[in-house]
Amino acid sequence: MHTALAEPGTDAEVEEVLRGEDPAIARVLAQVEDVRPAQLEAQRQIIRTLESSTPAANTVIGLTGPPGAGKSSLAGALIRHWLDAGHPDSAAGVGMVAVDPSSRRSGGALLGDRARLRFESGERVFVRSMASREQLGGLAPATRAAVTVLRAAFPRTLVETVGVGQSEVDVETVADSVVIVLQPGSGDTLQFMKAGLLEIPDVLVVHKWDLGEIAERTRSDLLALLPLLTTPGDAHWDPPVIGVSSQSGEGVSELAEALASHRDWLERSGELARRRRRARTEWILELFSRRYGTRGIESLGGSESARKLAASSPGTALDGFSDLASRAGLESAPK
Ligand SMILES: Nc1nc2c(ncn2[C@@H]2O[C@H](COP(=O)(O)OP(=O)(O)OP(=O)(O)O)[C@@H](O)[C@H]2O)c(=O)[nH]1
Ligand SMILES: [Mg+2]
Repeated sequence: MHTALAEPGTDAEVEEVLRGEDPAIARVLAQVEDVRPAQLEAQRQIIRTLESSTPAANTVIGLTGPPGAGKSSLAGALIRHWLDAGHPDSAAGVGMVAVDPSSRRSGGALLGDRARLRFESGERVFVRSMASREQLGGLAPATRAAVTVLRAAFPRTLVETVGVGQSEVDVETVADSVVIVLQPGSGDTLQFMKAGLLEIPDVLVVHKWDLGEIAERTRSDLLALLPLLTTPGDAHWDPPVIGVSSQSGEGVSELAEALASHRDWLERSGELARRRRRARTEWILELFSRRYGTRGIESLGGSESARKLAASSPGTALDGFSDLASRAGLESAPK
């Protein structure tokens, strides 16, 4: 138990985040989501401390798919599954970031998401809703920072983003595992995948499995399509196609098992480290382009060169951002 309120950004406050305490998480989220340049130094410290204290097993799972496919309902069902008594991690809680396109954002939609995720008091579930900006591939400016906070606090963090076809979503650059949630009869998504406009996800869910035959047909179509799109024999993970109903609960534990296997595979294959490095590089480039625009990128010798510099810069993403800024002569070197 803590008595006094910890000073914002201090180790004591970060300790409270690591214990999953709501008020501390909310305060730290507000700090790291603040995009004013004056906040950078304080944020750098917070992100450093959080990352160095995050338990290695903590994981981030992206849920993406077309509007209305049931991503929020599925998140609720998965969280329920993880929290349920008897599950080894039930005491540890779940974090969630729900990203909504700004165009669709209304108080109602956000409240709706929160309301649908109902949990017992004492169950540790922290949901953060935010609006995306179109140019950020389905993410919000603060998504990466928020994920870093929740990943420190909870063994599992879900990130829900809306994604269809080409306006595709960068959720794969923030999550360790990506689940695409499809509804029965979603031929468009299949076409996008066939045309190479959609990354092959790690797990495919045919949701609303309770709809019966039409759901089974969608699953057969996907099973027939996947071998044509994946190259067997590579550092290999075969994406499973799982029928799930959040309403009846069918398939939820199968999905949870598939996610656990995928996480094991990520560790074993070295893919986890690769994805985390990629996430860090993308975060640096995102911060840098937002602050300094295309002219900033040009002064680093163009986007390929900027990406290389970002990938080889030291420290956290915020350190990397400052490193790039000082290389470009745009900011003094980080302390
Ligand atoms: N039949 C059936 N309907 C479902 C199931 N899960 C969700 N739905 C319905 O699907 C609709 C969309 O559900 P949401 O969970 O809001 O879907 P979403 O993908 O989060 O939607 P957006 O965030 O608006 O893109 C709602 O009307 C739900 O009642 C399910 O397992 N079976
Ligand atoms: Mg939703």
